[in-house]
Amino acid sequence: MPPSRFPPDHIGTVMSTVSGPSTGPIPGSAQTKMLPSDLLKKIAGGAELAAAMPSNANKASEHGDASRSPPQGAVSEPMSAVVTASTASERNASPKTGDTVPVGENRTIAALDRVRIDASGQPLTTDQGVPIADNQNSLKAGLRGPTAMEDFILREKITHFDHERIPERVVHARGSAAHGYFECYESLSPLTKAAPFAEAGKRTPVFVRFSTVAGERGSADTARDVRGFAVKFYTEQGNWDLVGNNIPVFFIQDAMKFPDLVHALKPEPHHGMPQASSAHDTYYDFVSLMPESTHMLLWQMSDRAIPRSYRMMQGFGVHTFRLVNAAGESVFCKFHWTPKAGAHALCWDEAVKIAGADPDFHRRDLWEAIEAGAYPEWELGLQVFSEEQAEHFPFDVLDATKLVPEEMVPVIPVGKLVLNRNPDNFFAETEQVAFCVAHIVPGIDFSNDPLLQGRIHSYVDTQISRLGGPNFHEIPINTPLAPVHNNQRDGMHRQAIHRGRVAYEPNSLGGGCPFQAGAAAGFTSYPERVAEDKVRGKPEKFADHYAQAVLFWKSQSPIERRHIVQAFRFELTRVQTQAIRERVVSLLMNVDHELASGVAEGLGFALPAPAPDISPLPRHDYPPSPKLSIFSFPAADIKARRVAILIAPGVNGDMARTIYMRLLEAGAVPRFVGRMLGEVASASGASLHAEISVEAAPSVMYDALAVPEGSDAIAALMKDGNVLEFVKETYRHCKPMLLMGAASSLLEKACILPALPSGKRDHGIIGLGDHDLSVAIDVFIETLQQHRVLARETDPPIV
Ligand code: HDE
Repeated sequence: MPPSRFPPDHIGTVMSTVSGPSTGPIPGSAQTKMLPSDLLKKIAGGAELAAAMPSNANKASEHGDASRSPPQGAVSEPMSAVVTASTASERNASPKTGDTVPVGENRTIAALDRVRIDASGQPLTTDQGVPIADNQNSLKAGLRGPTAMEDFILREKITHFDHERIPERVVHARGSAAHGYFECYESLSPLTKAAPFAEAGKRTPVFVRFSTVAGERGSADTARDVRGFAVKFYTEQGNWDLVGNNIPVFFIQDAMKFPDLVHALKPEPHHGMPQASSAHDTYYDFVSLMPESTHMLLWQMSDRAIPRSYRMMQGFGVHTFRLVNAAGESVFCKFHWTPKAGAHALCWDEAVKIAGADPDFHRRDLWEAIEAGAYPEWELGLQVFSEEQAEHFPFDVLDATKLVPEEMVPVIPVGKLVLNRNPDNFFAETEQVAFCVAHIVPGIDFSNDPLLQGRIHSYVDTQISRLGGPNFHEIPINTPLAPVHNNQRDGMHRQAIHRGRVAYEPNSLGGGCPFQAGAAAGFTSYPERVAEDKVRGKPEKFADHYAQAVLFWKSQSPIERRHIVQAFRFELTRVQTQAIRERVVSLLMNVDHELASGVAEGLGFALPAPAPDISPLPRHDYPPSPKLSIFSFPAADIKARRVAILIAPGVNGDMARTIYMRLLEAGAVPRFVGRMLGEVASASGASLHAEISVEAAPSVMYDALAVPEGSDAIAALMKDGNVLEFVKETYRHCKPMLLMGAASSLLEKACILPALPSGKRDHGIIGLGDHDLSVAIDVFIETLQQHRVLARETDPPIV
């Protein structure tokens, strides 16, 4: 400490928070000796830091060519930690204040453990920590008298309850999430310096939220809808959010149209209907006037929009992004998530019925799979291409209604995503997580996709009303694991207690800290050259509205095409205005005649003229792309698949147990389903326990059905209408059925023919006399792995 410049006897100055000396030493004081030495050090050290920075040495680097590589900010070290402290008294620790924060540390970030609470063995308290003696009764003036205003315990409890809800997300309100990790296969350093891709085997913690778009927070999981697939990577370079969907393209090309799209899709404003459904007039009115949505409409009407499970859908970053390496070189990139459990869908009829039987179907499935240790897994793949390559594509890579066919650019696998932990608390984590497209890290950058550019703004903005202010990044689920230091201050619900008097940069009083990281360590935007007129408009290639819709249609199998026609038929039947129905079909006329006529026929009108094709360029003819078919992603196993084993008194208990055990060994989730709960006496072996009833969990909640033999059991099952409905729907939804011995007579009773509608053998009905049990179970498992026996399907269904 240099007493020469600031003799420790200037008590007036030291004690004042208004102002110190403007020039020269301050008059001395007799009381100086009574001051704490830390305070004196603080004052002297502050003055020293200020003096060490006579000017802003970096100012010149902010201009012209020099600004391309910003230098590190100027730093000087304080003589003592107390110099940059808020108060010289900071070392007076108490059990509440704790110790002084180590210099340079931010204690609002860290693993979630710091805010997890467990009440085991603890008494009930108020929010202020006062123990509560009676949690049953409010305070009254006499046992039959009025409640006293002074009952602060009641009032605190009710007030908190009154404010429990926060606004739901304006879109993607309904969702479920889980923790896990991303593991990189190999270093991607030639392509990107992004932290998660730094080296082989590196694991980055993630939090992933899946969602539906249109429905409100309490809506059913299985609505026909796009699914959100949002991944937050907690990297050591800060949080990176890859906020994608399960469909690789989007409805619109420019952020300017997003509010229109969402207003058209959401329940109609006059009566608030329909919930979680696109099947209504305003939606089709809008999209049929926006021909660029045709490609997306085909995806939305395909089975992709009714996934069997969050675990069984692909994910896509949708937009073109940039990867940037340490040398500053950049390539374009598309992100793909491929599910290990295969890509699988529900049947539409099944999706509708699940919405009643179990509206939480997807939420439950994700939760249960993780609880059971069947951790959902995806492989991350990248499509990487240069700007020069992109210029030669027949479409514009900045247009989110287009995908890059894998025949043009292959998908390279780069790592895997594993979800292995459910949240502790739905509200604190899943509801309060704030994904944001603007959250990127060094090594990742945006493209000029005008939809992406609009999203960069929207996500931060929406959290301010949803989470109540600008400090949502301090909610534990949102805090990075990377250190956070800046001069953002105050605002609603601020958690951080910043030490020191400095909240600006440049500064000298804080020793220049936090200092700008500079190009070597900080995020720099890729210096893409842009020199054009300011304009509102779209590039010419954006006017191609149909070529990729045709590509998608051509790449679908006959069954998938049939489902698309059926979905349009269902949705447009719900539309009330004939001219809108016809306008939708006029778009489809530009895609395929079979598609348009299938839909028009189903709606009972003649084919309209095709909608005008406004593209000035010749339409590109893409070859079919097999990876656009959902059938290109088979499952590797039957893990977490749910199988009903129907039992009744007289069942062959040994057989039932064998089936159960074999399924369990294969990773599936078998359940003994009875006509009612409880003990079921078996013909051989010990009795079984029915875990659930056909009434409480109908067939739509399972992937397959097994019925062990036992004549008394089968006779009892045949008398129950709920059981017959169960068998019928299992058949109708094309699920594998293992019917041992007399169980096959259930088919006839449920009016099911054992052969396919084509007359060929139905390989999905197993156990009809020609297998022994072990072989039959093998075949059953194999068929279950293939998901469905779609050869059984007819339109309309025969059963
Ligand atoms: Fe979103 N979107 N979006 N979106 N989006 C939101 O952010 C928005 C778009 C997506 O699980 C909102 O925090 C605009 C495309 C997902 O919390 C909001 C535009 C894609 C989620 C918002 C789009 C998405 C959202 C609502 C057009 C796929 C859920 C609440 C310019 C690539 C994230 C919120 C979660 C959520 C705006 C288009 C995916 C309002 C303005 C394209 C997965 O900010």
